[in-house]
Amino acid sequence: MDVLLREVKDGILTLTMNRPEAINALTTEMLRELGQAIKEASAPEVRVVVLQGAGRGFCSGQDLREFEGQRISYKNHLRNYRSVVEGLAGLEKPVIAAIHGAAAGAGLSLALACDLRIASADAVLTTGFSKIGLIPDAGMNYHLPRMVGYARAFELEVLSGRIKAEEALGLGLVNKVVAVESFAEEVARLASELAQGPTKTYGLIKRALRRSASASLEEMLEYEALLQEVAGRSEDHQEGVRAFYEKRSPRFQGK
Ligand code: T3D
Repeated sequence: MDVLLREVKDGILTLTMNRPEAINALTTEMLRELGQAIKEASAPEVRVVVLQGAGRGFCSGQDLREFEGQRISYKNHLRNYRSVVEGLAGLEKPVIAAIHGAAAGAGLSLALACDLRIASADAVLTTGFSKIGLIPDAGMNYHLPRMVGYARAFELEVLSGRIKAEEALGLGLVNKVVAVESFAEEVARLASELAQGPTKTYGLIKRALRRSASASLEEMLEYEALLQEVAGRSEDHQEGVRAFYEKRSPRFQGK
């Protein structure tokens, strides 16, 4: 059985973590495939990525059975997780985490590394690591405090409570909560809207927002000016302005 399913349709690459019997727990093989798939997502025919889980949940984090009885190694950990987390965060196109059921441990870390998180009303998020005496990893200590602030991040990481979808929305951990029945439809609608957008510009927006995490206002003003020069040269910018004057919807090609 393929541990990662990939489908490209209408500019949307859907990556489905596929170990439903263990709520898509992450094995070395799955992480390697995810890293490779995200690298390949830089191809121009892909304009948006959806990351989701098969079966009854999103992802339960590191497969605890895989490392049973073994010591966790710094080297193996970086080899397994780095390219996936950096890949999701650095990919210059929108990445949506479609979360239904459980998102735990490094599974939640992967969702936090995406640009948008759409939760089904049945979603339950938990950092989970401290319950097994580990510290949060896979970028959680980078993304979580930036989303919810230090005090909330501390609470979520230390107490490892189970956060239901509506609470996650209130905390700013997810962008939207959707009824279970319309979840797939809403994810598809959002992905399709993004896939028809100015992909190159979206990538530049993502770059700017990522840079702002560690830059001063002065640096950002300079960086924005640089990126704007690039955006200004894009075909989609020309098309956007033309469409504005012609009073019609733009037809962006993602270039
Ligand atoms: O360097 C390194 O590699 C270290 C990296 C660490 C990164 C991490 O992610 S550490 C954190 C690992 N994840 C967890 O500790 C979460 C463990 N799972 C849970 O807390 C719960 O399963 C969930 C909250 C995710 C879901 O709960 P629930 O009640 O809906 O499902 P369940 O009954 O607990 O699980 C269903 C099955 O999935 C069950 O198998 P069974 O009994 O039916 O054969 C369970 O063992 C399996 N499963 C769930 N999580 C994992 C798992 N199997 C392996 N690894 C898992 N992480």
